[in-house]
Amino acid sequence: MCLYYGQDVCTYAEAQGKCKSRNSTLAIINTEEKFRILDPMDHVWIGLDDIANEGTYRWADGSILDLQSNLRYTIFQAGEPNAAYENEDCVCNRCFHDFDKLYDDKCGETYKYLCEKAFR
Ligand SMILES: [Ca+2]
Ligand SMILES: [Ca+2]
Ligand SMILES: [Ca+2]
Repeated sequence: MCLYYGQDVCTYAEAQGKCKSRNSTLAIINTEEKFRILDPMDHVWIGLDDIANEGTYRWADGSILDLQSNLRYTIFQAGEPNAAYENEDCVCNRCFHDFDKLYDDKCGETYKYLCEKAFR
């Protein structure tokens, strides 16, 4: 696995495009080990959203995050994702002051981003 930490802030859709242009996707943080890699990075988009179906969170590879899983409670800020606003469909790490984990935010906000390239 190879990671690219993009520092040029952009929307979630733009971040998806920038990762794609690097032959990669936004990072799939689907294990506690990968979440620890992410830990020191703040204001950063990762590859998780519920754009297609509200309340169903899919990773950048199309797999679904089980919201009842221990992983969800490990990687998300307590009480998140909460769809506090209608268009909170994209997930970022430490994008809100006092938050040190993931939460759902508006996809049009502009943050840094983490891309991941899997070697097969
Ligand atoms: Ca939505
Ligand atoms: Ca949502
Ligand atoms: Ca939220």
